[in-house]
Amino acid sequence: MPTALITGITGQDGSYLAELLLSKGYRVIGMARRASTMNHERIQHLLDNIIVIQGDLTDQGSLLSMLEEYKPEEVYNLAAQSFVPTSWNQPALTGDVTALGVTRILEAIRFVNSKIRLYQASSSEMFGKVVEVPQQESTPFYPRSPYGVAKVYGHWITVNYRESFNLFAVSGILFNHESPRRGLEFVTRKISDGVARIKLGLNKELRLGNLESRRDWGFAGDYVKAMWSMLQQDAPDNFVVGTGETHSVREFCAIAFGHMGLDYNDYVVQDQRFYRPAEVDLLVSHPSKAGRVLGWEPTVDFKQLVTMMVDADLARLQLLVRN
Ligand code: NAP
Ligand code: G4F
Repeated sequence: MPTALITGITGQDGSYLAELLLSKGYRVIGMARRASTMNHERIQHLLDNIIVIQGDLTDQGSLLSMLEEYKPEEVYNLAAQSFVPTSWNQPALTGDVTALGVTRILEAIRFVNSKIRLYQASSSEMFGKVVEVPQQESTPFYPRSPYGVAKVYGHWITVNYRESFNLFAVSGILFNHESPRRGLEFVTRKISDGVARIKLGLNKELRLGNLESRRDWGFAGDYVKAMWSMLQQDAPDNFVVGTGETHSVREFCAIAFGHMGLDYNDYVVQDQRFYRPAEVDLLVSHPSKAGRVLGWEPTVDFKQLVTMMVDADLARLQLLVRN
């Protein structure tokens, strides 16, 4: 039975990846940072089948000791300060966790067992103010937030350790992926939750920022399959993963409200508080390498993603209201 260690197991992707690896017969170790209250909602249904250990990307010792104790063959580094607006309020913390945290994982692998395979969760935010449309593995980076800058560091230190120390370290450059388990502050989930609340009479409006920015949105459950597949290749590499389609926040709203028989123009209020100091206007992937080499393709299209999220939030809130 192979062993995999997932940092960021309590996050959206961590929960889907843990499910995937369990279905493939892995022993799954999840690293979670200490919190004063339990935040295991996304992995509650898996807790009997995985081992959750305390550790933190800012703490080198915890990373070293977990590799020594659990001896994973694969490490998936999903942990990060991942919310872009927070990265302007906490830029140093974002750099410590999202950038230097990657070096700490790489160092732990180098010292404990250099045969361990590493997946680094890189991001389409690295393309930022895009210099090429669509974006592929060779597209130069132009990050637009402290988060994007930190992810560029994480990407290049992964490539550097691959080249310097011959580590099997891959960088998955994933475009936005969403699900009913997405954090409530990200725009897709904010919309699906907001629509469900308005439908149930719990809220009257939904306050958003820039409706014109465009993203390549896919379903998180599909994207964790690409992560696993990258670690099964003969050689480590970089891969862009996305749907190849782009849609605006406005389109997301139109479909989400429309699905409930509502017109978003009647409820969405644009609020300067949710605009960013520097915006990423357009992201769209050119994922042909992932298709060709990994055999990966998305199974959920944009409309299915939006309606899945709205339906899930409606069901969740209906239960809450009833109880
Ligand atoms: P997420 O839901 O925000 O999860 C982030 C995880 O990191 C959480 O488990 C969080 O723990 C953990 N974490 C934060 N700081 C930590 C620290 N100092 N030490 C240890 N763990 C820490 O993010 P996600 O959407 O699953 O994304 C997974 C990874 O992919 C992230 O690295 C993200 O930047 C990257 N990414 C995401 C997307 C996307 O569209 N989702 C696209 C490209 C790349 P708590 O639960 O305690 O907060
Ligand atoms: O949902 P978002 O906050 O995601 P963003 O900034 O694209 O970042 C996500 O995807 C990255 C991959 O490209 C990940 F690396 C990162 O960790 C994260 O998962 O915002 C999407 C767009 C932005 O252009 C934002 O300005 O939606 C726009 N937006 C408009 N109104 C809003 C809002 N975003 C948020 N969060 N809240 C709003 O009210």
